[in-house]
Amino acid sequence: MKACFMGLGYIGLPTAIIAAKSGIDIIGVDINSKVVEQTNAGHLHIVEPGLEKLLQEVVKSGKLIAATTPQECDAYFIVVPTPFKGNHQPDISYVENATRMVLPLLKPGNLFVIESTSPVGTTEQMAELIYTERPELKGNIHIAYCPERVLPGNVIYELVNNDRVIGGIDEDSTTHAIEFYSQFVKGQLHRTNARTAELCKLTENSSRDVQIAFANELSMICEQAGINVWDLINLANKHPRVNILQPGCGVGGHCIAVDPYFITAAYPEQAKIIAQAREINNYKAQWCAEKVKNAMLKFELDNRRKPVVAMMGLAFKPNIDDLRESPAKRITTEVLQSKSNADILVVEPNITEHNVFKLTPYNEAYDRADIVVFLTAHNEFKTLEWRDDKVILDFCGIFRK
Ligand code: SAJ
Repeated sequence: MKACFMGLGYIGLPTAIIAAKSGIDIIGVDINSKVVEQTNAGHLHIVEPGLEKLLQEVVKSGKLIAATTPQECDAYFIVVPTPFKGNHQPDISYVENATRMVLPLLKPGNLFVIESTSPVGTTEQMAELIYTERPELKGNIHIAYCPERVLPGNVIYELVNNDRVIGGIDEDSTTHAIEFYSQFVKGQLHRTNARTAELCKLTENSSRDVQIAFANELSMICEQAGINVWDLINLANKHPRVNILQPGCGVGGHCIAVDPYFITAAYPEQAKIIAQAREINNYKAQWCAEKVKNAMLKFELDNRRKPVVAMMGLAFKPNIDDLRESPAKRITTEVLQSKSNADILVVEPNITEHNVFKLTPYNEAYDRADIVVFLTAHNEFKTLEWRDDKVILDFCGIFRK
């Protein structure tokens, strides 16, 4: 069995490595020649614990070879990004381009699987594209959709142990795709059709977005009501059928802050809660930025000098170095641009330097600041003691009991 993975990013590369480790011959394709060179040299270009060692093993054994163009294989996997364009419309051009790259290589009996998060109908659309260009393949190749579900940081475990949803454009395609994944997935492989599998991926991330929006809405209600939101959620969660998530300074990353738009763009009349949740989570970052600016003004009025402000955390979630779609970064940028002339210290313990922000060590910033704004709940921040002599804006529950 020889398989080709189109896209060697956060998902494509780990999946290619795990598949190669299970004995499948893998060609990993990326349009970025630097990524290809690095991969063939056994160097990981993404941050993922334990993965570099596995990469080196499969490169050494010859099971994984990276290249900038695909080769003839038995199975092809599309694992490229699906960002959104202006107006929150999904951009499936990477999926289409990768499909066009493998089109001339396809043979009867091949398996073609899309893993990229995609709007409903994308798999059928790519099937149509394949049949239009290669009519002789109609009814002769297996086409399916199989989304990934892994959490960065725990990818090696989750790729093998998570259940997966697999939906073919027909029953035979589903069966062939299940056969492929069963070579390295220990979790259950659940059969469905392509459209359901596509919406299932979008549903999972939208569900989390809606639940976080509920927590964020509660945090704003609590602020108005003079109630500690962390205590409130903790108490409400003592109910056997209530499980509220945690509020924060907004929702970031390349999944939860993006995927719900794939539903709202296609079904604007029906997707009311999903659209509202996106708005609430985006608004929460704006709300936090306003709170910081107001605290700075008040400090200046009370003390007749500009405050020193510490912005604690830039990453989109705790204990990672990933700043993609980060609300913490957005808030920090807005505070820096507020032209207050205050001394603003930016802190992110998981990165050593940044081309825009001058970074300050977290304990130095905490010591020096008059106003401390906690944006991301990194473990380092939880070691700090509460200080009554500072104005503390704790948006992510560092000091919750
Ligand atoms: N967040 C909160 N409150 C919470 C939990 C999270 O505000 O209680 C925020 C985080 O701070 C962050 C954002 O939500 O800004 C997203 O973080 P996350 O840990 O919930 O998720 P991601 O984006 O790292 O990964 C998600 C996962 N999906 C689900 O949990 C349903 C992962 O399994 C998916 O594989 C991934 O999206 C993806 O690739 O789609």
